[in-house]
Amino acid sequence: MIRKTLIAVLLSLPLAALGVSPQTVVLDVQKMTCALCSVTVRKALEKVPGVSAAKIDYDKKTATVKFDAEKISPAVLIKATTEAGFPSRTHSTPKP
Ligand SMILES: [Cu+2]
Repeated sequence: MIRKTLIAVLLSLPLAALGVSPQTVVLDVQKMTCALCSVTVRKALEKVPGVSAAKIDYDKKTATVKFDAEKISPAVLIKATTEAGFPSRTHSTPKP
C-alpha cells in the first residue's frame, strides 16, 4: 500500500519537474517603427535570464518569446522591452 503510493509519487514527479518546459508568449510591441527597433527589442528580450529564444515579427509588431516559466513570467519580459524603450503587452489571441 505504502509502496504503491510511493511509486505513484515518484512517477508523477518527473512530470511536475518537467513543468519547466519552455513556455511561449506573444507580446505586442507597438512602437517598433523600423527594422533596427526589432533588433533592439530582440536583444533586450534575449538578455533576460530564462529566455531561450526571442523572435520578432516586424510586420505584425509582435515578439514571440520562449521562456522558462519556472524562472520568469511574461511581466518580466514586458518590463525588459519597456526599459529598452518599447512598451509591450501580452498578445490577446494566441497564435494558431
Ligand atoms: Cu527603429
